[in-house]
This record gives sequence, C-alpha cells and structure tokens, in this order.
Amino acid sequence: MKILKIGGSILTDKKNESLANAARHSEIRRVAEEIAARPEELVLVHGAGSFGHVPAKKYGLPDNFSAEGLRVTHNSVVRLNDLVVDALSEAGLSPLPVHPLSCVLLKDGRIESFAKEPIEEMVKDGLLPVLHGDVAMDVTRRAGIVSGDQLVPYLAEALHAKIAAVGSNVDGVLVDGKPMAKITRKDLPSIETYLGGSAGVDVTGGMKGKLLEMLDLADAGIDSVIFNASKKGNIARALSGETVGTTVTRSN
Ligand code: IP8
Repeated sequence: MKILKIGGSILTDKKNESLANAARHSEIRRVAEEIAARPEELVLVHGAGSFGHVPAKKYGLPDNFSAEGLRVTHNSVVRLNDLVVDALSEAGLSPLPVHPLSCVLLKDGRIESFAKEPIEEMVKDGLLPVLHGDVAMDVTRRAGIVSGDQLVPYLAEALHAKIAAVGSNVDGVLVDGKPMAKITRKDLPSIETYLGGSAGVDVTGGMKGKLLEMLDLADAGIDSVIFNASKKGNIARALSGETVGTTVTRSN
C-alpha cells in the first residue's frame, strides 16, 4: 500500500483569494497523468489549497465554531476534490471521493477515530480513494480542521503503508535553500529556524506542520519522503520508492 499526498499549493493558487480562479487545471491534469503511471495499491490525499484555507480563515476556523463556516469550507474543498477525481478518471483511473468530514472524528484537533475499512475495500477492488484536507467534528472542541498532513501518517500507519510520500512545491526540507537528504527528530532543533510557513493563506502549519507529522510517523517505524511534486516525473519516482527530496526517518 502507498499513500501519496499532493499539496494544495500545487493544485491551486494559494495566493489567489478569489476561488473562482484558484484551481490550477493544467497542474491537476498533469498530477493525474503522473499518478496514472504508477497507480497500484494507492491512497491519494490532497491538500485543500485556497479552496479550504481561504474560507477557513474567513470564518475563523478552527478556533471559532461556525455552522456556516463548516458548511461553506467543506463544500468548497469538495469542489476541489471533484476536480481532482474527474482528472484522475480522465487519466484512466478509477477514483472515488472520500470526504474526511464523514469518516473522521477528532479529539483536541487530532484524529481520534477513522472509518478506514471502506478505503481498504476500495484498494482491494482496484479503486483509488481520494481524500483531502477537510473540516471535521471534534469531541472536545466541537469542530476542527483535519489537514492532509495529519491524514497521511494516520493512514500510513493504519494501512501499513510501504511508501508515504508528501509532495509540495519545494524540493524537500530546505536548509539555506538546499534540500536535506535525510532528517530525523534529532535534527529538529538545529533546523527549526529554516522551517517557514506556507506562501499564501494556510491555517494548518506549512512545512513545519508537515515535518512534525512525518517525524511522528518515523517514530512509528515508517519512513516517508517530502518532495517537490511540481517537478515533472517526481510523483512517479516517489511512487516507485525512489529517493526524491528529503527522507524523514527514525533517529538511531
Ligand atoms: O491543506 C486543510 O488541509 P491541508 C483543510 O491539507 C482546510 O492542510 C479545510 C483548510
């Protein structure tokens, strides 16, 4: 089983707050075609991009409980998910949308439970589950946001993934502009100052949030890669288990 995340910064223009123009249709098509080259036993998670982060910020999510904010933000990320699912289908795959709002429960912002069985059945049947960053109900905070960056390590562990790959629009974890080949939790204090947020609107933590999630996964014994999915060919490489970008692994 492989888990791939494609960041919202690839699929949308996160600096464009007008959602009508924010989808990057040609990038969505390219990503779908690259995935179609290595689609075996795959679960895809995509970021919410401006479709999620712009309405979430507007309604003050996750700190502010807003029924309207939850509905508008969810509907908006579902629209991006539709575009991704359609592109994957046009690329010859058999994708199915899986909306975290309906299968994830949070506790204090972290995934408390997840109905993973339908995803397992989909993969067994040669279907491609396509999840995304979403709003979700939270038992302690009423509602929250579940980032794709949190879904990836959770699913990787729950589904015993062999490959977990997180594609963003930079070459990995950058220190002085250069991607680190490998990173462990021990490296964290010395590189923390380099871990910027995201360009554009982001309510879930940018590169630092991503790395912390993947370090937790490494602690659980599953290595992952953070790579540049905007460079053609890298997605297929990452899905073949090739080293692209930064490998996040367990300290010895
Ligand atoms: O883009 C965020 O998901 P992410 C989800 O994967 C929302 O961090 C609703 C902003």
